[in-house]
Amino acid sequence: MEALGRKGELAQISKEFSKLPPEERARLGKLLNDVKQTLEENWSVRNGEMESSALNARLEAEWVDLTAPAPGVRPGSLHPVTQVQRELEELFVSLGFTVLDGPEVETEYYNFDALNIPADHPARDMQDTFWLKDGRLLRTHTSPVQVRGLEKLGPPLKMIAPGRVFRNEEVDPSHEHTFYQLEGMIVDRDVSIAHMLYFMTTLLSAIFRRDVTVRLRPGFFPFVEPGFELDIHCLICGGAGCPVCKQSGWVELMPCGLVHPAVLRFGGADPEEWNGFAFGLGLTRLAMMRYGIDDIRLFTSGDLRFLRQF
Ligand code: FA5
Repeated sequence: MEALGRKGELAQISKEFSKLPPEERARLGKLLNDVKQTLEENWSVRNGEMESSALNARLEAEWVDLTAPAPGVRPGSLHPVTQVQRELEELFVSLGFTVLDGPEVETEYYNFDALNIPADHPARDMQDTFWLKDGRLLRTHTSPVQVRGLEKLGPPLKMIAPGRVFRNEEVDPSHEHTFYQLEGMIVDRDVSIAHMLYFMTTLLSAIFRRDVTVRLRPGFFPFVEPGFELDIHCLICGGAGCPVCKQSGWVELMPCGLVHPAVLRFGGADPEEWNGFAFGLGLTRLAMMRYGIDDIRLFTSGDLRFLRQF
């Protein structure tokens, strides 16, 4: 453009033509016009090329796929404890169990008295309780549903009751103040410890889809007699010792025992005719073992990086 404009270099040259003789002026004038025409043609071709390549670059950069799903809220997923709970509910329903629910704000009667733990019994201290001002409490375990279930449905009975429980507890890698349990109970005629053991082993291999090593220790709970603690070999460290199993290699998972006659009586069932077994599975601990999670506090941390993995 420096050459071609009205004040460009070619225009300057043509001004000089007046000084030339006429025949030279005509010859050089034609030559100058030819040069000008060629330059103009070249410029217009090049300009067109530059414009179309700029347009192409924009089209490439601003291309939108109208068929792609719109970006928006990421799809959510079920909490790992909920997933384990639903899986177990399906399993138990397939075994003929009824799934029951109980209140999280519970009465002292169902949480303690009806489970053979009277007010002055030292076993009350085993579960640090959040008491409400009106005398009720946040249930410390799912066992109250044993008596509620018996009252409502009567024997024979096969029930589970998964749910949230609360304890005023020191929090560490394997203890939370808010966690999940799954209560289970069978009440029928002539139920024995052999039935209970067979049932527990079947249950655990279905949950873990592999053989797990378990051990049974005597355990004291006033609502069962005899009572046991069922521990499993820690699946986080394989038994070598870690913070989850407190370096012992074993994780307390499922206390159990034969239902105490007093509890049957509180539930309205005659202990001369009926008996049964009950267990209290630590559902949150089970989810830890299942997914190899080494700190229970992650479940309620609300950390999306943790939750998105499930
Ligand atoms: C009970 O709560 C009894 N109700 C269980 C029971 C039911 C015994 C029926 C006999 C018959 P325990 O306090 O041990 O027992 O708790 C049961 C399970 O809950 C434990 O094995 C453990 O897996 C889990 N658990 C207990 N405390 C915590 C906690 N603070 N955080 C996470 N899990 C816990």
